Amino acid sequence: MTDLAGRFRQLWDEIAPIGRDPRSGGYLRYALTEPELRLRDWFRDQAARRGMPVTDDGNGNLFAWWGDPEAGDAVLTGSHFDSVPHGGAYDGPLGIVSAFLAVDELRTAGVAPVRPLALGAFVEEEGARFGVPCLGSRLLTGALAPQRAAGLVDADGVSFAEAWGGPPAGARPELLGRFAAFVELHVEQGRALIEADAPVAVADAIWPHGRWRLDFTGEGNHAGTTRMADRRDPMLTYAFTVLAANKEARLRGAHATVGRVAVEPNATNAIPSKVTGWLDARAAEQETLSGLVEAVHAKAAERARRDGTDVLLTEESATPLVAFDGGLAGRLAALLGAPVLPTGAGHDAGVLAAHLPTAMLFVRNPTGVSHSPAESATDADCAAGVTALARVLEELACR
Ligand code: HGY
Ligand code: MN
Ligand code: MN
Repeated sequence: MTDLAGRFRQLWDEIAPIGRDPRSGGYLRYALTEPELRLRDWFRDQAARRGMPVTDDGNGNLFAWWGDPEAGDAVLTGSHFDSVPHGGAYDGPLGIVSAFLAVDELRTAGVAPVRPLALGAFVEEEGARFGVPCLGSRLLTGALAPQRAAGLVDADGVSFAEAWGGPPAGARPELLGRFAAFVELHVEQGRALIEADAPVAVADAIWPHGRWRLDFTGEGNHAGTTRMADRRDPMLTYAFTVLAANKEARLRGAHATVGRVAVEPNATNAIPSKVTGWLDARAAEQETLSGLVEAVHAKAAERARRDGTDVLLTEESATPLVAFDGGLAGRLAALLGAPVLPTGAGHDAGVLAAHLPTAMLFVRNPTGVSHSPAESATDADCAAGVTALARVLEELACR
């Protein structure tokens, strides 16, 4: 194991146990809950050990600074700590741990930035607690109104404002204006680097994607005494819609997932009165994505008429195609000799890309699986990611 791989493992092992569910092996690191708060404390401690002052933007995003936080023209790197339920270890934290190690690599090499370097930890990237992904970066950039964010509630009815300890600050143009570029390192959430036989890649685009809530309502009733012909069962309409979403996505070469469902009253012996399902839909082009969602909604409404139920579609978040700064991606790919890949996964980099030159680096995931305990990355590839990030930061901040 190279020294850097050893140092990666040592730092990684400091956070690996935090929020890990012993039963599934996955992570329960919901934004601003105890595990994620511990990770934020770890972030502050790592920054302090490196003499890096930490600021937050009033929205829950943390920034550790190598250089003057007020000077401007800063290069930002980092990612997020929060996870999906029973998510993998690397999605998010890899970008933050790698950033601290990249700073160490630069310092060991005697390289000092000529402009500030900032390490960011963005809050609620997954949207697993409050339902809107990239909540922190959307607040920072003004893509999400602070009033809407403040009122978002988790499964226990706790609002983001209560969890954060007050209303979020919202857009911070004066802070955003102090960043000249953002580079996010992230574990790859697919198999492209396995097939490319490369440890690191540069991203060129993020597919358009979004989340839509589907509320199916019918008539709750007794499972044993209600004749089949008399039922208005929203579970039927929901089940049909899930199958329709899968078919319509396949027909379009798109991706559609219904991975989350809520049933009222959710009793074995009661016909549901309401079923809520969340559609995650993604496609390489916006037109395909819009067509997919429209088709799913139309199929759901048609089936609802047959079932005597009602269906309501509500968009909860939408992200247009993100084409990363082509010049920057090409420059980094040449610098690293790395392949260039698109991704279907959303990231804070996708939000910031609308405001400043932004790039992403991917680190190989030998299982190709993500949002699951099976997500993985080898120490050697993570060390290669640190080396690549250090070279990129040297290129962008030290010349
Ligand atoms: O859902 C996503 O694409 C990201 O992991 N938040
Ligand atoms: Mn994720
Ligand atoms: Mn992520």
